[in-house]
Amino acid sequence: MPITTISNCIMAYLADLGVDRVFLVPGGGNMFLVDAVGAEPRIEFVPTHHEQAAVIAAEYYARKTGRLGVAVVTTGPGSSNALTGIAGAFFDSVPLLVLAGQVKTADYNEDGRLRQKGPQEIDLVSMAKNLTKMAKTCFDPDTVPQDIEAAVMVAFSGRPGPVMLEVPLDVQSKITNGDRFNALTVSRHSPDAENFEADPKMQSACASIGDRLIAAKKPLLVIGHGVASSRHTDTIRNFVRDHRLPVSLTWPMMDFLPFEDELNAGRFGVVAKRYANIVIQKSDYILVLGSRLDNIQTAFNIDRFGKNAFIDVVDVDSEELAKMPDRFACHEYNLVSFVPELVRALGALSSFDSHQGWVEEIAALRQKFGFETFKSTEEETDRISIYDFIERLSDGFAGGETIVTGSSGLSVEVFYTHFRNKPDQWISLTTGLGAMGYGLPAAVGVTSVSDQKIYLFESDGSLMMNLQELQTLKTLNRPMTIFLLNNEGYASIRATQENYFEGRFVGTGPSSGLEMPQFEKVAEAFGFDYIAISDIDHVDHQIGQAVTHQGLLICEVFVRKDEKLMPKCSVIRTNDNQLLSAPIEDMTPLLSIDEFKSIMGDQIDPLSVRIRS
Ligand SMILES: Cc1ncc(C[n+]2csc(CCOP(=O)(O)OP(=O)(O)O)c2C)c(N)n1
Ligand SMILES: [Mg+2]
Repeated sequence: MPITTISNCIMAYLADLGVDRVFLVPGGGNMFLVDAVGAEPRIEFVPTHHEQAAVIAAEYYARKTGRLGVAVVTTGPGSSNALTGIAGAFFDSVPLLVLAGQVKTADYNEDGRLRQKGPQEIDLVSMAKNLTKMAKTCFDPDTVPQDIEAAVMVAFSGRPGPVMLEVPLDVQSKITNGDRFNALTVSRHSPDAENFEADPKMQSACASIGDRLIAAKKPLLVIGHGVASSRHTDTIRNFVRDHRLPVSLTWPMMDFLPFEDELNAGRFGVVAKRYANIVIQKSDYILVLGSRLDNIQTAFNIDRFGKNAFIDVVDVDSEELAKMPDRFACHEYNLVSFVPELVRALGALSSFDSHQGWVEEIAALRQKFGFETFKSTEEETDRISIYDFIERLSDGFAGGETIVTGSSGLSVEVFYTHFRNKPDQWISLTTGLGAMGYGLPAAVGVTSVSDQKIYLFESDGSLMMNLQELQTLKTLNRPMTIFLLNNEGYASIRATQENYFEGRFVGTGPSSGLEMPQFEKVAEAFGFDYIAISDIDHVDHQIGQAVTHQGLLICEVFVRKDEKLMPKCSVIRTNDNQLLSAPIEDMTPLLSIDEFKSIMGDQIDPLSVRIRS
């Protein structure tokens, strides 16, 4: 029977919480933590080939399961490598625990005057403190139980997010009888265990929101990732169906309703289908749940967002609410308790309108603008349009698939704008950080806990940033297909260099020093099967092959190199040389003024006239 260390107790505590996978890279500085992961029978360990990938995989484990994501990294380079993953989880509010090794207490660079004292020492706490909800070095072995308990609680409470504990080697290895850990209560820290009691203030907020919803002719719910964080996605879905309330979705909530559902008013923002933004501006009442309405969502003009609507915003973060304009009614509540109360309050109301006219108006706009295509007219016979590919891919899925995507680049943006999701698909990305390199580690995290085949949609430049994780996927060896979009490098940045720097390309493609490898050979080296798609006549058949394939497959899609991201809200230079952001409802390519007026009415934004002059 091995002796029990503090590290063993930490892992047992995490297993009690339901954590059954831990993602790690071993080193000298975390050796007792790593040994303890291996010794805990309820936890499977997943070694990645980079700490950034371990943390991202842990984030996706948390997204898929609703449990705490856990990554174990070593001191020094292991810790600095972890930072990108920590930042991604912070901006997207995902509960995550990063356990980092640290030099032993006697070697610790206590007053910080030396650059470094212990071997490979680095001060992760200082680096991570603005990217975590809690970051602490556990110097005192006696308080580790409280530290870990507090860290887990903080990760889940309020607006969830990452926490980080550094554990010095001598603390990791300290022998203990475990009594202090045994005294911890596990149930309090499960995500469902928040206090559901609705106070009178919340009850009255729900009642007035209910009144406004009833009075509205064109109501709309904006559903953000906070709804998923609160684990009330199903409740809200039933709620909007019961009351026939149309919803507008942020990218992380794309899978909330199928694209063609009559209540789905689309995904709005700077890059969006036209109808989604028009619906926002036609609505007379908007209830925003768990979305921070950042500039990308409001097209850099929150003052004009939902310009014809009364807007209620419910968010757990007071700082996010403080940035909202005065005309919004802001309610600082955790959706964990607010949603059940809202459902209860509205359930009591019988006089709900069916909003038939509004639902039909949205359906007509979706029909008119939901299927617009923006393929380039240039002929590249050996490559297909990304717009065609995404349309065919949407049709090629039956529904029910698990899909993860990269986080950055033109291909991913076109996917989130134009993919027509089907019922019961699970689709996920990390949005706030927008980092390249997320796709493969995200797939590691999801595939490690999924019984189902999974799909990854990723672009060539981004795949290269964590290419080594192909091997982790091969080692896990679960069925998956990677749709790899090859447009010869950084298409999105090439577009920027073309638009703003007269086509002076620097580091964005083969003509400017950035080359991609032959992915067919990469596939072979990592033990993946391979299909190349480049001909529109074969694309449906090949997508069919990719969908029915049962092993590990890279499906490389050769897409046109310089297609543009459309439609979007443009920044327009006027005749008098001013830079203006177009109104959210008036996307480029611009409609003729007459058509635009026929949709929006004569009271159009004066800017819409100016940008056409
Ligand atoms: C880690 C990181 N470095 C740099 C960037 C800046 N950046 C944004 S998109 C992009 C190019 C992405 O290329 P690719 O993944 O191939 O997508 P594409 O635009 O070609 O579809 C770059 C370099 C970033 N988002 N993340
Ligand atoms: Mg590319």
